[in-house]
Amino acid sequence: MKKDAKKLTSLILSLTLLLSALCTANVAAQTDNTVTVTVQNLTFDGAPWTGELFSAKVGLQENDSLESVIERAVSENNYAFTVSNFGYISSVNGLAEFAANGSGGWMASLNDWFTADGTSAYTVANGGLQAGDEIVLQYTCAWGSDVGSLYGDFNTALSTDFAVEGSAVAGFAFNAASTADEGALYITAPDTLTVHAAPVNKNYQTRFYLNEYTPEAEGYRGGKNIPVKDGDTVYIGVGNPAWPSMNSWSGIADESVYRFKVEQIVMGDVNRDGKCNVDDVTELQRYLAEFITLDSAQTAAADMDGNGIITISDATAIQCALAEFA
Ligand SMILES: [Ca+2]
Ligand SMILES: [Ca+2]
Repeated sequence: MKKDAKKLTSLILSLTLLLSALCTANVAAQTDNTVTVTVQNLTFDGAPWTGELFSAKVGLQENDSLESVIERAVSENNYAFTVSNFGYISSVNGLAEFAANGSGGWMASLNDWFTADGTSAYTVANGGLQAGDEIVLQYTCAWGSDVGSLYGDFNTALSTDFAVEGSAVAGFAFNAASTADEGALYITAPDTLTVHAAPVNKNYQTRFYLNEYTPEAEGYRGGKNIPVKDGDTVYIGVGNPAWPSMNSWSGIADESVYRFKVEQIVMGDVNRDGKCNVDDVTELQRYLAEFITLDSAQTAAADMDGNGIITISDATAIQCALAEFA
């Protein structure tokens, strides 16, 4: 028991260090004036290179556009590129458009969206390009359909590429892709979330809102820095007809709107009476002996080690926590 307590102390210490590191990272993410640019070829096996060429932060400048920031990122990472007469990137590090076939070339997404207009249209000056944006320049062999740019396809569903990040997010996070309507996300304290949610069809925009779905507003760009507390609701809209889309040329889609509630829990509070004590250990043991079942909030509170499953280790972790703080 003494040994366990020591282990727990060192675990708490490492967690504290980790949490303070995460908090620092969050603050940095909100204040540093950079975007992330990734260049990848996941579609053309016969190319001179495959996979991710690089993923790097690049500083934003006042006169930047999506086009200029991609070009600077490629230069700063010491790769050669060429630009076509039409102003778009035609080759990177020796991988050129049409090298795969007549439908091959480079396409850029901005926060998981294949922009409705060319890359020069999105600028710092007009707000189309902002700090924290995530840009992916990717090679397609099929006019974009192999990288999620589906022209003429009106599916506005979210894909399984979904994750919620925050320093106080507890286990069993809501998964929009599988639930498709309403669920809960558990936090252990008021927190700032990053919701990463990519649609199946990245020709449609995804926008994020807190407590009220107001599609006429831009919302939380890229799902970042959403300040949440107990009782809040996060809305995720995909493909609202008023939002720009390449697909508007081929028809109008019905939007999809997802939402999840935010609920604050006390870790270890398995019986959900607002505090963690020996009764919770008993409750968890009864669950492990299959006398009772746990709902999703109880499950999140019980998963002390955050590994996604409830085992005897979680019961031990509650016991250790009680011993430590008694
Ligand atoms: Ca309790
Ligand atoms: Ca567990």
